[in-house]
Amino acid sequence: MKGEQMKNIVPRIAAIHDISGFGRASLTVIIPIMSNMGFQVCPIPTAVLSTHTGGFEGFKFVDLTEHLQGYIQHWKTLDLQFDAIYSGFLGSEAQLDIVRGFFKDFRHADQLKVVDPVLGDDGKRYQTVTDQMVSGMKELIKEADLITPNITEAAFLLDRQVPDTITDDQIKDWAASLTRMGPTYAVITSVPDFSKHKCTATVAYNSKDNRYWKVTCDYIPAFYPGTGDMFTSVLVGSLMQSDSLPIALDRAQRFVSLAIRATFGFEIPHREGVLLERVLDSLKSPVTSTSYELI
Ligand code: PXL
Repeated sequence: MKGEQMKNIVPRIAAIHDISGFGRASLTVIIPIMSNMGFQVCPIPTAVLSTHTGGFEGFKFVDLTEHLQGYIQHWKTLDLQFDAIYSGFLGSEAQLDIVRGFFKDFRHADQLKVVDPVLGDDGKRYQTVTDQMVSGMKELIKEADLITPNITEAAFLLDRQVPDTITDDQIKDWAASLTRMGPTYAVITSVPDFSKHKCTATVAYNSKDNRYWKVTCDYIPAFYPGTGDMFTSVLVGSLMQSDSLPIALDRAQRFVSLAIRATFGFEIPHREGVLLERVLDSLKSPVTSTSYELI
């Protein structure tokens, strides 16, 4: 096949995230989920932490910014092709430009470019996130086909207030406004949807066909770090398995709900994350029912 690129036998994903040793977040959940769904995950570690930052004090944080260029330079010499690029938690302001460069340098046809703009949750920024990182993220999302902010991150990107509750019309406006910043698809998680009863919704917008999708789930009064990474991993894996946007949304939401329900009955500190290992195999099950709505 001289002069032509060989197709990856197993689809390949460049995953640009930190690795947090304890607490089930970032690469420690992204790799098992995506590998279980049939993809080769090639990590670009942005930082190494002893734990994630959600609920632990005194964690060790090793910023890998100065090593990233050399790491990526080596990959360039290997002429690697990625079927998807998926970025998440970044370790410094400078990394936003480096990651933007990676999206540009490694882009090719039929590739899914995903930015999870990891900045905060529950109305607050994560401990390591600065003003410059929020502005840099507004630039980085221009490179993406798909972004997956939670409602807090969407508010930061749009310079809006984090709402206590939001109507369908309002969240549709949020999602459309996000796509006007660059990406074709915007998926917003942790949407407080109290229209019928107290629940959390996930909303997806496809600006190509102008359709909005919503999946609602029971409100569980618990916050577990890492569930956003699990959600986006299943969403991306599902899209790469050629599912439609609403089916991918449904699968991702159901998987996270299942993981939370598998955990909630135990008295485990929330900062340890959800019991991913107990539910990982459910990703192999066929889709037998769905609950998405067109809104
Ligand atoms: O799950 C997002 C995430 C990723 N990486 C680190 C984090 C968090 C959320 O708290 O602290 C280091």
